[in-house]
Amino acid sequence: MPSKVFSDRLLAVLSDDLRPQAAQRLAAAEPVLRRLLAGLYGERADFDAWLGDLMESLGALYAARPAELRALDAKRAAQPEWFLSQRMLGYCAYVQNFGGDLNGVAARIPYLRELGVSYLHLLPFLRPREGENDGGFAVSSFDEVDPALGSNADLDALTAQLRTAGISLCSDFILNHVADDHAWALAAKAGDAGARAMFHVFPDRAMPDRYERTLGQVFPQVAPGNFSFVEALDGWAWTTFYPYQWDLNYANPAVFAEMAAALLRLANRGIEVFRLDSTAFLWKREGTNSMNQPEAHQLLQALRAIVDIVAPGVLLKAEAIVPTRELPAYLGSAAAPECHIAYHSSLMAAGWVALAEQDTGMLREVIRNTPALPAAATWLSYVRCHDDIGWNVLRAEASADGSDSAARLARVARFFSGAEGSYATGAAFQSTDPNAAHGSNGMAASLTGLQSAATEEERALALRRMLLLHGLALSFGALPVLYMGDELAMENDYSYLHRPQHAMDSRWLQRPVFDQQRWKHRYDVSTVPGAMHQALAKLVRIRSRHAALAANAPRALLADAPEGMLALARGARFLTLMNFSGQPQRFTLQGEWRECVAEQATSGTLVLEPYAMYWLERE
Ligand code: OTU
Repeated sequence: MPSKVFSDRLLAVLSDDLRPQAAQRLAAAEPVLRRLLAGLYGERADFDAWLGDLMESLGALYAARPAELRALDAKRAAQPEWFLSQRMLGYCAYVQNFGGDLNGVAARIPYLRELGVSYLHLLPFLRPREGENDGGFAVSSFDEVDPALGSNADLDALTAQLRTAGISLCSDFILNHVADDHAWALAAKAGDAGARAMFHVFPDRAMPDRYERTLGQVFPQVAPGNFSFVEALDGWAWTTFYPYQWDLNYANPAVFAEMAAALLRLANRGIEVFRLDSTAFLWKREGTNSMNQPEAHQLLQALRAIVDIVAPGVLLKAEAIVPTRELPAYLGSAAAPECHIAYHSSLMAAGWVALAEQDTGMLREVIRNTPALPAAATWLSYVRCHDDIGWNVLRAEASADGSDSAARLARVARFFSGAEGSYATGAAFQSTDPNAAHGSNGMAASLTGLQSAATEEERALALRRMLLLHGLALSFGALPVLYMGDELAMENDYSYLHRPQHAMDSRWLQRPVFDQQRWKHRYDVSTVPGAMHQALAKLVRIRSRHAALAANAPRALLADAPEGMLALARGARFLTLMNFSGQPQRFTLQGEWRECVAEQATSGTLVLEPYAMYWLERE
């Protein structure tokens, strides 16, 4: 059927004043969308009818987009690279831990502004499953705020307040699975065939066993296997994560249409960025690990085309915790844009490896493997997040020098568990491979030695290590996102051990409640939280003044730095020197420079003390 037929279904829903602009956007994105969806679902007899209905539903969401958000769309369209600026800074928090509820988060806006935050990722706040819910990652309703955290009206008010403050709200959009008490799951359990078809359900173990031969496991200890028997279904549901998180079946076009609409309804509430959770797992294929499949990318590109039509100011962020070589695909290409932002989990993990090994070899390898990106796309850089530091993403880099990668990464994991004379206080997380590389849990402060520090000197070293990793995230050329509590050097929280539903998942170590006492000390540099907060805030301020540190400005590794160090040039006029080792390191500068943190002119041979960092601009 000609393209016009589908575009007309969307345009028909719109008022006269909206139609010209919509027609323009459709001309650019509709052919792409149709090609992608035909590739996924075109074999079906009802494809044309389905696509027509989808376009009509997109029209309704287009019409419903509030004028204020349409104005934002226009502003973003005039400046598509707005989020690559060196002035962008992210902050990530659980609503409950940071503010108690959504209104409490709103009350912390001045604190965020003071820190220079322009992007706030609030971890899942939609209505979760009753009982255990994986920190909100088991969603029961995409249309309802978790009543424990507020109401939909509170969310609308928060997005408006954040927008006024110049902060974009990022929300998780958990599109790989829903909770087992989501309406579709309940209907499926009640025998509704249409609802059952939203999931991957198998009558017996035949297919699950075949798939299992090549699948990995995310939670092998607490949620072994990828399928769960569900009494009411009289069958096995695909459950990559916990048994109560049912994977959606994207081979069914109804799933795609429903999820795209759910995302746009949230966008129309003022959410500006969607963290697309577990994107690697969207498409299943027998004989593979069912990760990073081409169809998963087609689905994401189709979602992007839809956003570009209905809510083009919105950004998509890929959460794909996968090997470095698989990452760039999530950002697509100029011809086929996918997400705008992707977590660089390899960079994050390799920073920690560099600390453990006191050697930047693996980190350099990751940076060498990091390709240039299409325009208007960027990496997300970070030090910690609510999940474990997954070591497996570094398999390739860990063997680049001929090492046994599993043994090497297992050593790193042991280091962060506090073994082998390490300063770290953390916990190993369940492995996806029994003989190898676990993930590691713990707050940055604890993993860098603050928790075990007994002397002033040890505390000072821990502080330097924390700043070093943050300095890497801030100067790499990415959208840096701080993790709540790290700016105040908060330590591990062991309270999860007393909560039976959390006790087996040590990721809760790094999910503490915002520490009001530390916050009060944030200006007092004689305290640890104050020293951390002020030093970090200074780096943020320096960064914001240097266009050379923008996400899309050039970056190059300087090969002549010693192995314990990383020397990262950002163009010809900015240079970051980082010592990841406990030994002093020397580096010789060419020409005259100014160190931005100490605010001093410098030249010649520098000696970097253990874990020291210099941010240099050419005089
Ligand atoms: C994501 O993470 C979330 O960030 C986790 O908090 C959730 O538990 C999970 O999805 C399910 O919704 O593999 O790429 O190793 O890194 O579970 C997606 C732990 C993921 C996480 C992993 C993960």
